[in-house]
Amino acid sequence: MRIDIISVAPNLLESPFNHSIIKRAQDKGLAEIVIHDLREYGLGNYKQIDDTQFGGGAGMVMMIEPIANCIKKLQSERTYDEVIYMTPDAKTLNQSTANTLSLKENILILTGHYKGVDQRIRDKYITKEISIGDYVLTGGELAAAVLVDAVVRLIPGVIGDEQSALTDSFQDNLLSPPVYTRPAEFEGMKVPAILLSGNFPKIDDWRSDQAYKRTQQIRPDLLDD
Ligand code: 6GU
Repeated sequence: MRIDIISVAPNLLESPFNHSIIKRAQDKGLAEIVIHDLREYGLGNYKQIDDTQFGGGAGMVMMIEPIANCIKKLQSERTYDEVIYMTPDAKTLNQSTANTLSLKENILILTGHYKGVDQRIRDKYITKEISIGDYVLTGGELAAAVLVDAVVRLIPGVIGDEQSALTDSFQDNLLSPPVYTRPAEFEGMKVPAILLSGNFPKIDDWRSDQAYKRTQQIRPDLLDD
């Protein structure tokens, strides 16, 4: 899978993709992540990328030409399955969206700043808009890093233990059950006896039951779907 990201703050994206599982996915050739500095497409001597908004009001708007030129160049090089705009005024990311995107060949992600991008970019080039939650970040870069992490870890072969990604919280719309490791007792706190029983069907039942109870308590909205 190839992921291109257009950003005005490319250095914000370096660190998240150069560690751990996401780095290994790239080293193994399972994911290729390419970051493009929008400033290089800026207009004039000052490489302008934003301007005041028509109709008045505080805050700058990202201009159409630099973004359109960057997207057009990338689209001339390959076909993108999705052109995604990261913005708080969109549907929120969930596991189902991450699963769907992990099956794509090429995706292009545009990250917003300031008041966002000229609406005509969204109308003409964007096929999907994603928010990561109901709060506002200074820019879309951290949100893009979250999206890429959630998607790349699902690409087959990225996580060593194939089972692991499938048994995550949310894969079945339930939160994960509690987990324990050694020691079996710490300062009087004991690991539930069932987990030490070796009775694996019973352990599965217990885990399902705990996952359901935890979901009911913390995220009952997930049970409505
Ligand atoms: Cl995608 N961008 C920004 N700037 N803030 C956000 C967001 C995205 N998702 C949640 N908050």
